[in-house]
Amino acid sequence: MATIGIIMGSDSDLAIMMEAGDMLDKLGIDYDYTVCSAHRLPFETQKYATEASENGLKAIIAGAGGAAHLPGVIAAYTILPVIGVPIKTSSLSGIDSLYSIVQMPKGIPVATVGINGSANAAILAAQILAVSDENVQAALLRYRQEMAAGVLAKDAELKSIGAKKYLQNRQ
Ligand code: RP5
Repeated sequence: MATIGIIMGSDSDLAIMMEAGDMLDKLGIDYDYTVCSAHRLPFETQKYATEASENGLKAIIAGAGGAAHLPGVIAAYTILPVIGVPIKTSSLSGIDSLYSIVQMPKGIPVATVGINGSANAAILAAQILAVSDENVQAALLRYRQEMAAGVLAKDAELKSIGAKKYLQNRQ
């Protein structure tokens, strides 16, 4: 039984939403993927959301693009935390997705990350779990330490070889 549900409006969202799964793998949290659609499969979307808690989910990451109603509709049917991922679109670059997801009415929140920000959605879901799970807490602290070490290593290399060589090495 998965702890985090990752749901998306179309299989065309999968490449972006897999970044959430990859991050949860790194943090040792189990999850499952679902493709559903608030518009094309409204009854199945309702079922997914109403049964999410009894199915063991603790938080839901929902990605959608364009008229991106999936996260908001799911939030309407569950009191689990819902994190929305606006997917970048070809016509409006994801601004349409972002505005559709972030502007929820008072009373039914969706925690919205940046456009294509599914890795951050996974970290936020982990932080929600970490409030009552010491293993997730430890995994998140390790992840932060790794990030910090990575930045320090880059700074040390930049100082050691200089900006020109550093940029050449990056290309
Ligand atoms: C949304 O419409 C999906 O989340 C997707 O981002 C977008 C386009 O879907 P497809 O036409 O590629 O299936 O519902």
